[in-house]
Amino acid sequence: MESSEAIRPEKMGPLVLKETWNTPGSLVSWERSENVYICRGERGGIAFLFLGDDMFRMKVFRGSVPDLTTSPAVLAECCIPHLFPEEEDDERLIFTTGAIRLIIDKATFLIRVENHQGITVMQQNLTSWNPRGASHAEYDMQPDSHFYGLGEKASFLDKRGEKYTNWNTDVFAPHLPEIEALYETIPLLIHMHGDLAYGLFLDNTGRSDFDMRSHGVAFTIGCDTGEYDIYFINGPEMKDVVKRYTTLTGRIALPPKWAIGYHQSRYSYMNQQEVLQLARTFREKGIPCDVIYLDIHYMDEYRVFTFDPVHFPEPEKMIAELRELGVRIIPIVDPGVKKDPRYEVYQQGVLNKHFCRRLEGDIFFGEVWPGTSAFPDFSDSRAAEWWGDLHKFYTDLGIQGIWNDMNEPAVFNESKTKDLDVMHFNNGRPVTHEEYHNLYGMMMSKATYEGLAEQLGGERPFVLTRAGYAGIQRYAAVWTGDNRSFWEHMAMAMPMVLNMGLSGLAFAGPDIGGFAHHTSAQLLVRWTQMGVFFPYCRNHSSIGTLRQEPWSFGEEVERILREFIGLRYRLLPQLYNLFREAETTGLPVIRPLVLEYPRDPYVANLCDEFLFGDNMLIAPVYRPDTEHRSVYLPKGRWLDYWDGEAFEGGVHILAAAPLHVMPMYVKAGSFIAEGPLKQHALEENGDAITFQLYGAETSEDFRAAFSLYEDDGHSFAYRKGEYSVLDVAAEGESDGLTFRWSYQTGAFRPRRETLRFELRYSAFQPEGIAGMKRRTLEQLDAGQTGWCLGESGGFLVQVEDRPEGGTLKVRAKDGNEGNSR
Ligand code: MIG
Repeated sequence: MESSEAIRPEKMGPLVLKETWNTPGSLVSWERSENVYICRGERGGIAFLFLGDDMFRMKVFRGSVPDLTTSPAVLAECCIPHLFPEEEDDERLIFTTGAIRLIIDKATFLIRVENHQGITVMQQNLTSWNPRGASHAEYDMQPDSHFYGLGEKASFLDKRGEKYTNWNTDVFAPHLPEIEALYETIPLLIHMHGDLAYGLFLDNTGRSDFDMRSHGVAFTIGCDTGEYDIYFINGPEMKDVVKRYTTLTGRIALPPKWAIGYHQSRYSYMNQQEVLQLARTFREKGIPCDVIYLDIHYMDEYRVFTFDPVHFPEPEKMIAELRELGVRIIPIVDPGVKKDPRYEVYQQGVLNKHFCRRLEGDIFFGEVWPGTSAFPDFSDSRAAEWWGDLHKFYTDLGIQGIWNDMNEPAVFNESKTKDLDVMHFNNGRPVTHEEYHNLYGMMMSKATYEGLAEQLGGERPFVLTRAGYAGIQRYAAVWTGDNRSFWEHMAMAMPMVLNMGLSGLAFAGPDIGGFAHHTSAQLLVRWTQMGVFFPYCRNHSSIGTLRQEPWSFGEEVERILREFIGLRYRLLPQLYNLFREAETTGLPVIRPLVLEYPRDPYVANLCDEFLFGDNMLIAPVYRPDTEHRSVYLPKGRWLDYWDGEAFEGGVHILAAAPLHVMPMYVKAGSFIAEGPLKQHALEENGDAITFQLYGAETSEDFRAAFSLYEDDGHSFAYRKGEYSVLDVAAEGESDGLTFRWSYQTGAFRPRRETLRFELRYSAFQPEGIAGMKRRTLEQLDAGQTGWCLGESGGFLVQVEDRPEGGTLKVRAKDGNEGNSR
């Protein structure tokens, strides 16, 4: 007997019906409802919400009314729709804001944005969807189009000619240009063409794709599930796009200073003695370090919120001892909770229904380090709060930072993640994992950050994450996952982290020295030289690889690393200032040249050098056995950081770079704020500051200005006004140079009596200062005011640091045009 199985549909061969993609058709009608413009076509519609003059949201809908909820990426306060005047004729519907005109062609539903000069900024041709729920749209691309953003992606800076998928994936290997998806999803594409830049942000937490390769004159943005919900973000400069995108999705929270020091990690430091010994070695060797990481071996059989009773029997004692040395620990916390009926965290999760379940109610289990594990459903605020509260286990021990790994989430199975039909309860709006996937890691870090913030009683928490979605910058720093100790991966870290910076992730960095594979002396030196200028600075390596602590390759390497790590600590005031700028403007700490020099014809894809802030150009050596490299200097006057050699920009130069040197240049007429060398960021050896002015001139149009932000470096008191901003300025005159300084606000008082100004590589020879005595450096160091010629011949002045500020005039030697060094 046969059953109907005999005629299973598959036996009839593949289904030949072609999937048809639907478009909205022509614009049939439109209406305004609560400041939302709802435009209906023949088969679907688009709702337009103007979020100010420079930003609008387009939400495609197929039913009768649009669902205007957003993902948690978007800040609610940004989503208030504004009204702008509209005009309409037979062919077009036009909205005009203070910055742009949005023009909808009625017959085709084609959407165009032009600026007030009538130049087309953006054109969206077709919006379409298929019956299975995928949607996509096509946008015009120009012969001179360049693309940036998209967060953490492999390959070069300019994404023209590339295609990417967003599906947070644990890619242990390989991180190659052809890998379309890595750990993070930041669906922001910045399109620059001509003198214009704009951004498109697709707010979709399922799988999405950006294709700047396949269509020649167009690029496409699509998603597999959910509705097409896209934000137009106006420029005209790329900086405007970054600032606006970060008002929409939020900016980093100013980290505690210790989180921007040097961090040391390894998978794994195996026991308490090893960790303590490591900390002592840093101090004995005088290599600054703020944090040591505890990777998965610290736990009791990989149970999160536990310590292994044999290898880490006295965590509290260990942490207290480390604190004496000025070292903090950051333990790893993965989302997988071991299935073990005797384990309290598991019990609570099951009993209170905190774990991800299928619709029918059974918990989803997956294999990860602890074996069979359940995964908290962070979409549910109850579960998220529970998870946050669990961190009391760590904060009670004195821990202030947490490392979230495996939160794509990674599962050891064929799909590498949760089954797509697992549910996320989402506070009563259940969605499948397929629709939610890319949000999982961010919601874990959000729960962690919020839990820590609550428990730390006013101290700033630090969270590091591997996975994330747009907006993750509000909760965590991001490291770029399992790279390898390959020179290629060192080089790739530049475009990757630079694009992350353009995508709101101002606090990011790779594993310095490389995670997998074996590092080498040279690679570690070159990578550390570069890495100390990255916002996040951690040396991390995998089990089974050569050790890569700074002293692992003999004395010469150790000496160079000590010097460069020390340089990061001396530049902490400058670095911290850049973090504050990122918090207030969204601009990244390190920047591709194209962000600062968008009209320069050589920088659209330049990514083997970068800017630290806007005035230091860093040109790492990223090939073995290489002691020279070409460096491009954009327009302006640049001074070699090491010897003061001056260059007029717009040129490629050949820089000498013996192993102990990384080529670095400072823009003439700019300041760098340097502090004392510290062994850890909050070491109590004062807040001394030297304002170094580079390349000063005695010309009337020489002007330099800088503002330094300072606060206690670790608490949230700054949010209540306890910070200071010190403005310094220098003006050239025919016979010298005048410095002026004053505190904009001074509710926070730094720990110092004096301030220093230093002229480095000026174009004139300073002779002295009216009304101030010449001293020796020792006298200045002992606290006396006055001036002296510094060690390297630079001219140094020390003044009293009074709340009312002050002014001083440096006299130039008559007619002397010499170099003051
Ligand atoms: O590779 O916890 O990216 O930094 O050391 C498996 C062990 C899991 C991946 C992380 C890596 C970490 C490692 N983890």
